[in-house]
Amino acid sequence: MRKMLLSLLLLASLVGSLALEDLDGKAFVFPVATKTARVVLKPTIPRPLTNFTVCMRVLTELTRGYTLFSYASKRTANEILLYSEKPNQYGFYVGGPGVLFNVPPKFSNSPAGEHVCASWESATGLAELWVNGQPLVRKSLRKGFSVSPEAIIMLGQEQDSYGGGFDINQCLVGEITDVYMWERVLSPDEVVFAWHNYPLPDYLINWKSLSYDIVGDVIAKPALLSAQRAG
Ligand SMILES: *[C@@H]1O[C@H](CO)[C@@H](O)[C@H](O)[C@H]1NC(C)=O
Ligand SMILES: [Ca+2]
Repeated sequence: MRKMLLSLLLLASLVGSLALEDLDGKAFVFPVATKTARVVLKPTIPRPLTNFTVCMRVLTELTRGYTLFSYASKRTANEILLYSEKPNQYGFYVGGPGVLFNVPPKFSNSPAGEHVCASWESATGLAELWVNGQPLVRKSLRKGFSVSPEAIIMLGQEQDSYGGGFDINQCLVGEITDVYMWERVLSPDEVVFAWHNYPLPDYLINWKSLSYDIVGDVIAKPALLSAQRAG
């Protein structure tokens, strides 16, 4: 009986760790600056990426740099990095190097938060960044490269090494919601759909079916920013 109970508990914990959770309408809240608090995302990346788009909605008062999305491989901590360098400037890094995008103040609607999408295409090396459904000037980044599928992916902390090397001055304080990733470059219409939180096919990371681990002081709560408020 005791043995059966133990195996049931073991089964429950296995199922728990593999569970996909629908976080629709919720956000991860990072209430204080730490160099530990993070959410580790555990999607299956089936093969090296030659096209991708990653989107999320962020609400913060930070004026220092902070990380939105940190995807580290063993060869480089900045395999994919989306980083707010300062207000109205984003850095987008692929395979190490990065490019900067300057956001015209009229595109941003802080303090209601910003919806950010970044996409990259290996064949052309074109990198795009969209804020609240509006495009910034395209940049050239890592033409011909492919992104390693063996990655540690996290929100809240910026990895300087594979799964570690955090800096309290680069953490997110605020909240993040509607995190999605696709293995393709979204069309302009699709980016607007993503901004309004309409479903799009072929997710690698799906906020409505998310496999993740919370480490440290992160709280899942009803989102204060939403497509309705931001849009
Ligand atoms: C990536 O995009 C290029 C250019 O649009 C396309 O030719 C290629 O088939 C895509 N690769 C994958 C794996 O989807
Ligand atoms: Ca760093």
